[in-house]
Amino acid sequence: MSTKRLTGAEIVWECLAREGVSHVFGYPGGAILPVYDAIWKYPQVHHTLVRHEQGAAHMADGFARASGKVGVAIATSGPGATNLVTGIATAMLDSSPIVCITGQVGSKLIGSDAFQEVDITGVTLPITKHNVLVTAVEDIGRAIREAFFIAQSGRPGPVLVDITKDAQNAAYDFDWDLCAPQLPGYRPPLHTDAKELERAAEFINTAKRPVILAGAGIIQSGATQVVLDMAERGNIPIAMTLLGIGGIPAFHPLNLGMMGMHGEAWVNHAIQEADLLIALGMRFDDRVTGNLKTYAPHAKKIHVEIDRAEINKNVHVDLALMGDLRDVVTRLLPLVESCEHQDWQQHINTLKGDAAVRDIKNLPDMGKLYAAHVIHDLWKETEGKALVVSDVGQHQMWEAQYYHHSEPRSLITSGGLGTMGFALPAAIGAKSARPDAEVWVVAGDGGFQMTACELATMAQEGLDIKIAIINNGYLGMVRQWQEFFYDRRYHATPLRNPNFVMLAEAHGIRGIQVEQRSEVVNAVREARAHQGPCLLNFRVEKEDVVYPMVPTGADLHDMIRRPRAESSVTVK
Ligand SMILES: Cc1cc2nc3c(=O)[nH]c(=O)nc-3n(C[C@H](O)[C@H](O)[C@H](O)COP(=O)(O)OP(=O)(O)OC[C@H]3O[C@@H](n4cnc5c(N)ncnc54)[C@H](O)[C@@H]3O)c2cc1C
Ligand SMILES: Cc1ncc(C[n+]2csc(CCOP(=O)(O)OP(=O)(O)O)c2C)c(N)n1
Repeated sequence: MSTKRLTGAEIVWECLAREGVSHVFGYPGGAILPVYDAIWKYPQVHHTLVRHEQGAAHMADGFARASGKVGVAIATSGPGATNLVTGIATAMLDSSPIVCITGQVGSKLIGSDAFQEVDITGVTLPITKHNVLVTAVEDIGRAIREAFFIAQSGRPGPVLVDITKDAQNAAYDFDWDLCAPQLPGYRPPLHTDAKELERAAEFINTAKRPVILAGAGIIQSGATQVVLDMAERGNIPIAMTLLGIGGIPAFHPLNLGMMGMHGEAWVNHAIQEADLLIALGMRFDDRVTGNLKTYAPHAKKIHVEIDRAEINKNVHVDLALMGDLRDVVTRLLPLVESCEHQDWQQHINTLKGDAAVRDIKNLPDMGKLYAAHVIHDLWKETEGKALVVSDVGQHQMWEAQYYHHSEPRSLITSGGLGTMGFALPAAIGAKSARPDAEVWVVAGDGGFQMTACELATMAQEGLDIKIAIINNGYLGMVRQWQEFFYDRRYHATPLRNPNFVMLAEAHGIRGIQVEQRSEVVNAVREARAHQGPCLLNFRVEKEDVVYPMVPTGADLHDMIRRPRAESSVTVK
């Protein structure tokens, strides 16, 4: 045991350093100033000054998703803390491990509507995995250690630690060992017994039309290889959720592609016709299932999950295997018999049908620049090896469809909350975590403007991030819904945008304008060759639509498809 006399503010940094934190993202203010005043004593922790606290939370989130480690955001009380809220909710919905540290007014002022006082633990109660208000210096160490433990264990998620200013200022004989987590009521993960594994194996070994549904959990648990081993052993096709993308190599013969509202048509048909669904680390989101009453009606369902609350929440399952996915699948694998499933695979191939001649990528471009072309060319030029951080909207879906990811943690996107403005700050976090990765932002012209202030952060940090704005002059995804379901009444969706190239240049960032298909490849090459950040403004077709689309609440079979083309070309 070794004690050290430290202030509460120093204890914060001491704990972060001991937790192995290399980067924090934050913004100062009165109630967190003691913490900022102690920062220089811990040079091993790099602080990135953001331009808006929402950015800090997304950066912490991007850092976490890119690295698998906990991301950290810091903010002051009141408006600083409330600005974190969207980022915290984003992390919550996608189970991303972040720790947010906020300053709070002095403990004697709490409840008096003091200057910049907000009950941030009250505000964030439903959007954090755990939160705590700390009013005494002796509780700071344990609160932070517990925050890290909770954020990354079991089902990961965001934790907020709110620390009063007097606790930050007070001094205490700090001992790291004495503040080890003490959480008697918190018991992840759960255990699956051998009998349940045998039952699962029996389901799998007797299935004729099985499909694996691979979700974010396969990436979070580091189970991608063992999942692939099981799929290969049983020749079981794999469908992925948006957040599972990258978990299975894009061109693996068993990888069917993305399921759900904007998933591939054949994937949705295969799910509806399957006799067994093996759901691995996915939570049957409504974007994935369509109408629950008609979802996969012929299939037995196995659900491997770490969070009991997910079992039978949306879809009733026949067998739940609780626990860490890698552990469960590793134990299940020896029980899975090798199998061909040739008829089923041939059938799925026929389900692909005329998809190729409905694919915009294969249609003559008639001089138009489609977003799919941009993403396709970006994928080819980067050889599929970039870490792409996408924003929310049509471009997000085209990215998922046309950038073929083959590595876990190579696609970072806000799935559950669908937070516009996520991409740029999350990319800053991702690049901080993985400086050697080629990081691309793919954002719409609408979402990009929500957090465009973080261009200044990116420039100040000297981060070499490339940005592709898919600029269609609309809030495209909403315009698409207006086109399909509101008789083309385009209220509040057309955008009058700033000159994005000039905006980049105003930040000392290279900007390139792209109007024609023929310019895409050279522009991407130029951006990649440029040492430093670069923004490409792709002026794409204004009224393009993401196909297929399962309308909300419809059966997965009932997709709106792109009309067949009279002629098609094969794009390599
Ligand atoms: C505009 C838009 C359109 C969208 N369209 C689609 C679409 O067409 N198709 C689609 O798939 N998604 C779509 N989404 C995303 C969708 O909303 C969900 O975010 C997504 O489907 C969730 O994927 P998931 O269940 O794999 O991940 P999560 O929501 O992150 O769930 C992961 C699950 O894995 C579990 N887990 C985590 N770690 C472990 C572990 N170690 N062991 C076991 N289990 C673990 C968690 O408890 C959780 O239940 C869209 C989003 C937007 C914004
Ligand atoms: C913060 C936030 N506000 C509103 C929405 C609703 N929304 C979903 S997609 C979308 C349009 C996105 O437009 P843009 O960023 O230009 O991308 P595009 O769809 O055109 O690719 C909107 C407004 C959202 N997801 N997030």
